[in-house]
Amino acid sequence: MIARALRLLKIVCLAVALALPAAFAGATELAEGEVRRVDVETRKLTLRHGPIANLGMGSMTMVFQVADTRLLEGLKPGDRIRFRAERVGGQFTVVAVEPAP
Ligand SMILES: [Cu+2]
Repeated sequence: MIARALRLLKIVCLAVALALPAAFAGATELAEGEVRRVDVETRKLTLRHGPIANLGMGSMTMVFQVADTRLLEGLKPGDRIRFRAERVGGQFTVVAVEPAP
């Protein structure tokens, strides 16, 4: 009885250990994009972007809200970036930006 419970526990632990890195990768994955328009006053960033896995979104051009205007510093149309977008209060929001490699 105890041996069986321990075996089950071991299987559960293994499953969690295997699932964690995948969840972490999904949480930090960056999407690719090209800057089309930067609007500091309204905190908006228009991007032509590739697939965004965590939002289940395909490629398109769209306007994002930006979590912090500091993310817009130095960005100009034509720049290629990698970014992280999330749904914040029902709005698609860019929460991290870095230059494309
Ligand atoms: Cu989109």
